[in-house]
Amino acid sequence: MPISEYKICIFGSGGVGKSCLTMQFVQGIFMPKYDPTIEDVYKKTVEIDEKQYSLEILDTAGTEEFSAMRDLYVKNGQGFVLVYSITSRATFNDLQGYYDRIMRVKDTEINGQPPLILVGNKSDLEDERVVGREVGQALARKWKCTFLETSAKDHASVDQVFFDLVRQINRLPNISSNRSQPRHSSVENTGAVATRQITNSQSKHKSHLHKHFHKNRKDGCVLL
Ligand SMILES: Nc1nc2c(ncn2[C@@H]2O[C@H](COP(=O)(O)OP(=O)(O)O)[C@@H](O)[C@H]2O)c(=O)[nH]1
Ligand SMILES: [Mg+2]
Repeated sequence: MPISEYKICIFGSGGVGKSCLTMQFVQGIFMPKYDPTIEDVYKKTVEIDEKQYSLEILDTAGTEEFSAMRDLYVKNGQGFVLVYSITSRATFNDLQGYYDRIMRVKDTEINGQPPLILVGNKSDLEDERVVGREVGQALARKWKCTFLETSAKDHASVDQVFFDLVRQINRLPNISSNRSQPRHSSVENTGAVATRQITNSQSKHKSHLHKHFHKNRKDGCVLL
């Protein structure tokens, strides 16, 4: 039976811990100084509810200047993680913009809301908390999505974020049409993206996956 491939995008303001969450999930390590300009796709194969899944996770970086690119990411994505830091109200407020963008690109009036999870990261920094758990919960209720507080540093509830999204994707009515197509789709020009050598075996297909994630991309170089 073919393994299901799901594409997941992580959005949120700079510094909230998107890369740390990704690294903690994919490689099981906390990277306190991950380059803030790197935007790339990472792969992890996981077993959830006795089924194997290949997850492609887009760790976004940078600004709204790359809006056309972003819209392509969103279009190809099947599940979305919206991250703020519990230590910054501004990062919480910023999420509405990302949410609206996703809803617009996904044409939710026709398709319904895509699988989505709201994440309040840095839960280990309780002393610096300025966004209450109930504030996050209220936003999740408004958006009708799930909510988790995580600590990428302590590996707290990190895996649950991705497991929850996979389960949400599985619950979609017409799941077959939401699955990725086989990976022999042709890629002519995928552009250049800042990359870093990832040594973990789970990430060794990274550049190939990057192409796959952006299989619809026709334009040229991306500077991040
Ligand atoms: N205490 C704490 N620091 C974190 C956590 N996640 C990320 N950080 C720190 O926050 C900063 C930004 O993290 P990064 O993952 O690069 O953020 P990104 O810009 O959203 O990708 C780094 O200095 C990380 O060490 C966390 O869960 N707890
Ligand atoms: Mg980052």
